[in-house]
Amino acid sequence: MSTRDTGSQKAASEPSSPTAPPAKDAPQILPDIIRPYGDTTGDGMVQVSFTLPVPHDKRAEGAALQLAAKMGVAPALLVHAKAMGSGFTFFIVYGSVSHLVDLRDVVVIEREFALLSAKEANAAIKKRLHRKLVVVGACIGNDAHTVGIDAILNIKGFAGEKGLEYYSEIKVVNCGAQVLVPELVARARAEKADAVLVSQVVTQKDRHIHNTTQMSAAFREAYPAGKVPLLIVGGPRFEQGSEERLGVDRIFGKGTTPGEVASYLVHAISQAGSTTKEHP
Ligand code: B12
Repeated sequence: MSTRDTGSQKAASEPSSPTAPPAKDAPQILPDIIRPYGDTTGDGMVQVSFTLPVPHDKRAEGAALQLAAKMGVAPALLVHAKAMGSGFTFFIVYGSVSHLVDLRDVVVIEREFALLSAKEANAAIKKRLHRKLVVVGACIGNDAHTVGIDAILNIKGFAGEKGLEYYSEIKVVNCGAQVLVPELVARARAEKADAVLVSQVVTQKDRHIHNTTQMSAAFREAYPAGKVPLLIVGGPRFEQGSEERLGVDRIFGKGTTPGEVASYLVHAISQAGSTTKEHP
């Protein structure tokens, strides 16, 4: 998503105070330039939270306000400060910013495939592959956060949708937590995986980036060119649109549902070209 900081630029159409609410279902007409608001429309108020590596005292609070001022939050009000262990303090600061947002510069990445029901996905897989589609999933590295990948794979699913295990035309192999990359590659080969689904939730020191690039490189090394299974990675903090950099086919983020993943799998195998995709 790209936005332009228009600094002191005057808002082309300043948000006006709310009048009568728009009729139900009437398309909402938005101005091009907007600013955040807290108490009164257009007041520029934002709330930010952060932690500083200092014990909680008056100097720490002054440091928080100094940071807020340098971030352009002025005037800033310290609304919350709490010691986090002995040497750290967590802050919430509320204040006004002068920055404007130009909605015309916002780039939205649209989903590139249609959402299918489980029935439609199964039928499409059957038609395309004439066999079950095999997915191998895991949390790699030292990541033990399995709830996300289980939400996608386990039959019980997520957000009211059944997981991929529910799909009659998908074979799911869930390898669980803290799987080493060589083990994952070996399992994918043994299962003749069409797709490998990897979860990365821990992002400390960019672990998710390092683990994912290491994983995708290992698959490219282990498979002949053009035979690498679909590499799909998911987790709450991946940057949208960074597939190429990470060497994967698709990234899924926060709130992903199993149906979206199944629909993507169908889309990807349909894009693959031949009528009967060769089993890798
Ligand atoms: C539950 C939890 C745990 C549980 C995990 C249990 C388990 N079996 O999973 C336990 C208690 C073990 C745990 C441990 C730790 N945790 Co923890 N944990 C959480 C917590 C509270 C919830 C995570 C979760 O389950 N979310 C719900 C699922 C459904 O959401 P999700 O993972 O985002 O998955 C969705 C999408 O991202 C996507 N998705 C995810 N993966 C994939 C994969 C594919 C292929 C696809 C398509 C989609 C997809 O689809 C899912 C459904 O929509 C978060 C905080 C939070 N509120 O998020 C911290 C959090 C993730 N944990 C954290 C930390 C630091 C740890 C520990 C290091 C703590 C410690 N010092 O010991 C350890 C690390 C253990 C390890 N080796 O990994 C931090 C990570 C910080 C960071 N920046 O990396 C968090 C953010 C808490 C925090 N604010 O500090 N944790």
